[in-house]
Amino acid sequence: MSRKRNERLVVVSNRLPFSFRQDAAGGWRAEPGGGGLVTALLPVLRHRGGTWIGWTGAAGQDEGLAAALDAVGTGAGYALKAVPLTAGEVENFYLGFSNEIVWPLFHDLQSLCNFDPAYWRIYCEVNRRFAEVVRENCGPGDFIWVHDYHLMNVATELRGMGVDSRIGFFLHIPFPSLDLFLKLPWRMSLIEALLRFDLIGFQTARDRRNFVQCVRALVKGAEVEGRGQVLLVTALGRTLRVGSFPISIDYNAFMRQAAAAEVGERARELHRLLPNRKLILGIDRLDYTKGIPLRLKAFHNLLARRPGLRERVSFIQVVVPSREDIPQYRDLKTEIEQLVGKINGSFVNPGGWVPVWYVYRSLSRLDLLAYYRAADIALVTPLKDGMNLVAKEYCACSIEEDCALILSEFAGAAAQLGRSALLVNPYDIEGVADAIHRAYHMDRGERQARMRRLRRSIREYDVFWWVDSFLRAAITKDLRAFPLPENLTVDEAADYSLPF
Ligand code: GDG
Repeated sequence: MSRKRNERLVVVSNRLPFSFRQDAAGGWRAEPGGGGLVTALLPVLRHRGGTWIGWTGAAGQDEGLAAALDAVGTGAGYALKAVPLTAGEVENFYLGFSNEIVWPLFHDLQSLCNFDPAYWRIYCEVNRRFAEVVRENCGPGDFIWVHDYHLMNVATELRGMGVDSRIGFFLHIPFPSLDLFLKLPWRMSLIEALLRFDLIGFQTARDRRNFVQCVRALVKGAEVEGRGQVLLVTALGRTLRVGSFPISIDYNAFMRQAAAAEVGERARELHRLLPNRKLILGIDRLDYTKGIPLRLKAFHNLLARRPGLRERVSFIQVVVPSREDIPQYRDLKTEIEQLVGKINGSFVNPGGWVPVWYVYRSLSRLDLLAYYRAADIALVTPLKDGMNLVAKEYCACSIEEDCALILSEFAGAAAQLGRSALLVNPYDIEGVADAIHRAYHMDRGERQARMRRLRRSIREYDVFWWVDSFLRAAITKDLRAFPLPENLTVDEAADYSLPF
């Protein structure tokens, strides 16, 4: 067997990087999921050879789907393997445990959790199913890289099946503080499950520190060694690595695409439609963690307290439909629409200025890039976010560097970008309104200097850096190979101090 074959990468995520839909004639159509993760992993998968394991997004599985998976995998340059899920499993594992328990709890929104005991059992069963597909498709030298909060039990299941390959895990969402984690009825099982991985990656030093505190509190005799980007944790008779690896984007691709003539034309068209004013932009999935209602209240507050800005700004809020099967998401949509109606009803100039442009749909890539390029101010104010790629994409697309980023302190991205963005507490309605006012009046020199620094950091620590550093942390013998990157806050104390 060749060396390449021996060191394959096996990526495991809830969803495959393609979604498969059945057409009216019963044939399967694949649509690429896109996204930075796929772009970043593609060269590694092609070079080392590899497999991507996940759910197709469709309930059940038939022979046609298996053939479609093979064909798409051949074209993509790596194998695709599906984990079939029934509608009931999707309900309890995905909508239930993952999105009604872990998602709100890990985003500090405990009151939104539905701790239904049935969810946990199905979560474990589905994780076992993922592990079975991994076991069938991996060899002894392979590195298995599991992604995100849906699959925290996969290493435990694999170890139970006798798989002793190295297994890494990256958590895309925040890890909660000890006080919150202790609320979880399955806290012990989950912490033990995570300790069965060989490397755990978090977005920020704060998430890693929360995890380490939970391990120390829940696991007797746990020891933690080292400092810097990667620590060693010894617990339950084994040692694993725990690091922080801020995820990023394919900076050069965004920059190049944003510079295309048709993107520039579409961006200018937006300014022609909304002339003589600054454009403020929010782009988010429909999700209560993204802080959209509070952001709208801040915009209302701005217009009420600063009448001079009326007709001088328009706020474009794009909301991408997501998880509409969950009642809280439907309620959130209603709340957003009521707030938009209230602001527009209070301040509209009939026949002229409309303060909020509300878009409820998914944008094409071209429109997304044009909105980024056209916006003078980006308003990225999640209540809590693992990282937030919209903030990074906005900076990458701002090729004129003449704009400002307003960023929540509680986005993972704040640890890296906080010194050059305008940081805000998303719960502070007047504070966010004041930050918009400040961004509006900021002089060109300051705007450009800040944006240049933001873009430099994102360019240097792009998604390829992220993949490379995670994989190196998994395999390197000498952890001193991980010095503190200069522009990245991985020092725990610094991550906790506010930059003002
Ligand atoms: C999770 C964590 C972490 C948005 N609207 C459209 C569109 N998008 C794309 C953006 C961006 C992505 O969706 C959103 O990424 P975020 O990072 O902002 O948020 P989550 O979806 O919550 O992601 C997050 C991330 O995982 C990665 O680890 O940063 O904290 O919650 O890429 O461009 N894309 C298109 N049309 C849209 O209308 N084409």
